[in-house]
Amino acid sequence: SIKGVIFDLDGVIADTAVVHHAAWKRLAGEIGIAFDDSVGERLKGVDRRGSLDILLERAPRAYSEDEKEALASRKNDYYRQQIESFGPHNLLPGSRNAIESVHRAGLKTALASASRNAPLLLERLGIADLFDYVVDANRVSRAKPDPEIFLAAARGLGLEPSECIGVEDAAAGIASIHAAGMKAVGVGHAQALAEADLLLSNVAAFDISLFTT
Ligand code: G16
Ligand code: MG
Repeated sequence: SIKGVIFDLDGVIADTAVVHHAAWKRLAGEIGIAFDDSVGERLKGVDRRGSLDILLERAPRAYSEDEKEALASRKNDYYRQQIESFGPHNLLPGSRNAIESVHRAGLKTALASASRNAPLLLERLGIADLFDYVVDANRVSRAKPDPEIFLAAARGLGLEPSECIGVEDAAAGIASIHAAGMKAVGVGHAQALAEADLLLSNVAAFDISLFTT
């Protein structure tokens, strides 16, 4: 039976997917690379360096490691400028209640975010104490869609992967959850989340009783 729920952060709990998107789009514009929503969708849930590599697929020239380093940190500066002013009002509607409803049902919760900014965001949003376990993105070596981060979250909760479900807004995240051997709830637009076992338009629609009864 299901004993734990592992939530993604950006785009599921925090209204930051649009902020990541805008920061990458700004960087792409500055270096003359075409950026549209289909590229934006591919970047979702992918770690910073992996996202940059996807962006540079369309680059007219090669970039050195030092240049890539500088581009990635420039994007992070743009992102940080925006989340500087973040507070509890930047939680996606219904997200706090969704997490609390899991606890009320007697199940555990964990956070699996690929973002190195996750600890800062959790503080800003006022939800740092809401999870039984938070995976430290700095200790995960393989990015989504690799299962490592969801497996680490299950282990941190003391549960088997088959006892957990994952909640994600990105195709890379759904793939990561499935590779970990868990059922996946997709939050967002159907086309990007075709592989999800259950699709919800937003996290407010999350209902743990669907998995416990
Ligand atoms: C998030 C976002 C991604 C972002 C990644 C790394 O993952 O979805 O768009 O590229 O974190 O973020 P940072 O550059 O802050 O380390 P998640 O897993 O929370 O959706
Ligand atoms: Mg996400």
